[in-house]
Amino acid sequence: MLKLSLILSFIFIQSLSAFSAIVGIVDSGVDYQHVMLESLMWQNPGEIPGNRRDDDNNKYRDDVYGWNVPGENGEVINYKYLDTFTDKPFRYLELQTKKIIGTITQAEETEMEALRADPDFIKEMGIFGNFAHGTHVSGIVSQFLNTSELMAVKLLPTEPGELQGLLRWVYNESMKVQEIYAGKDYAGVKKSVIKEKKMKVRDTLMRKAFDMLAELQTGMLESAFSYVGTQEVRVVNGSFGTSYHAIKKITDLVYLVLFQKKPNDEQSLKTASIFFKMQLNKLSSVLNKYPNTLFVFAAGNDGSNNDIYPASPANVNLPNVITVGATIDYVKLAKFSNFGEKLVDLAAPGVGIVSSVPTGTHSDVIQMSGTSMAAPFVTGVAARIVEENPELTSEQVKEILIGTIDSKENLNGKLKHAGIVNDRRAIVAARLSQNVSVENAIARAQSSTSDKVPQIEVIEKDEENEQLLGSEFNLIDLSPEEEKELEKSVREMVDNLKKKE
Ligand SMILES: [Ca+2]
Ligand SMILES: [Ca+2]
Repeated sequence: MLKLSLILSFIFIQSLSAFSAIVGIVDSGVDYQHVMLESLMWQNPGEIPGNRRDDDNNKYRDDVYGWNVPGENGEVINYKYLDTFTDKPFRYLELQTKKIIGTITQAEETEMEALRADPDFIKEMGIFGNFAHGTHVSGIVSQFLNTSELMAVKLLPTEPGELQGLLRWVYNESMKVQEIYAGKDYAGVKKSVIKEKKMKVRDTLMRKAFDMLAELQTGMLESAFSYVGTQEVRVVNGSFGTSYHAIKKITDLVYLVLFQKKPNDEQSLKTASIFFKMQLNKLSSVLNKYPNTLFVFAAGNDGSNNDIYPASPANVNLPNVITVGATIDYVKLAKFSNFGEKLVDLAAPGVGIVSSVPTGTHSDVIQMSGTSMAAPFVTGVAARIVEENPELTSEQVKEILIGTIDSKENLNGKLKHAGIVNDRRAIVAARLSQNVSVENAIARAQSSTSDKVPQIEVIEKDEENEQLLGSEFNLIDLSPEEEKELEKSVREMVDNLKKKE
């Protein structure tokens, strides 16, 4: 009896002194006043707000709830956008869920199409998406936490202006190449030799340009992660990325300027892959600096295979990185979700997820869909695992997440581990790991905890030909107008180059 009561009191004390992990939300900003989040926000204890001073000497002025990377200040959300939105984004996202699970009516379908065709709505939705994204993600993480805290790191998309600068650089360099080879020194040299030399220089220029683009993005992420690195952050959620389809627009334009013709599909993929290889190498060396932090990344919302069409940071392949696809509840992979047997680790629910929306001191919620919503599910569970057993390494936390999934046959060949994260089983395994090996804890949790029962019935429709996009947070996000503008200036550059040829 004595022994038992000792064990009980030991467990009791342990749960009282539960470890508090810090979770970094690297995203579009967090409404730290939201009722769901307010009490969970990390607050820098040594920082006095609003005095324009770095009171705790961590090199960041007024960083109370976290850091705004592009703004270089402590404003982790731009509250000026509050109350500037109509009800339309709420309605649209509601219709989107119905569409994905197949319960949408004909009238609702028509309503959705009308919204999509309205340029004002598309504009509003874009701004709303960026404004609300990080708060929604935070709410999803928060539901799993007991004692952990949320740190907000605000990261914004690359400005189109920077891309203009990059393309201008490529053009100027290309002009130099033209002029060198147009010089009289080469009068006696064979045309084919000159052509070959030009191609080589262009290839070098392309690599240089992509290196600059990769550096631009990595620099931004490095700033975000190095802020997170100043604190003991155990888990970071990264529901953002650069997809193949987004980068292709830029890399194709670089190709067009240099080679003065549009690349075909094969050349496009080859060209974009050069960029991704550089970008992923750079990111790997950044993330390698924080082995005690688990980075959870969204797989992307293009419905494509990351093993073939790269995505970043999703495709960073390290022991302290986990990449997440999105499922409809505990049923199957959502059509919009990226997948990849080699590079997408597992999946989590990411359709029609109800969570906090910025309202400032209110408790409003909204539903959103995307791998952006699946990643924070995993982040929340990971933080909870750390709360249960702070001694676990990042690799062991990942091992528990993977080892306790609900296996699904319909995910075979789509994911590295064909299953959906089971929060209950993962938490049981984490608790058991205090006393037995991780491997043993996983095995015991498997036999004691059942699979989750799906709560949603998915209605299959064959007419699905469109790509349903989830809510995403793109690092390169050009509006259709900006895209046209960029393309136009590239065309002008190419015409100029051709004249000189
Ligand atoms: Ca400070
Ligand atoms: Ca201060």
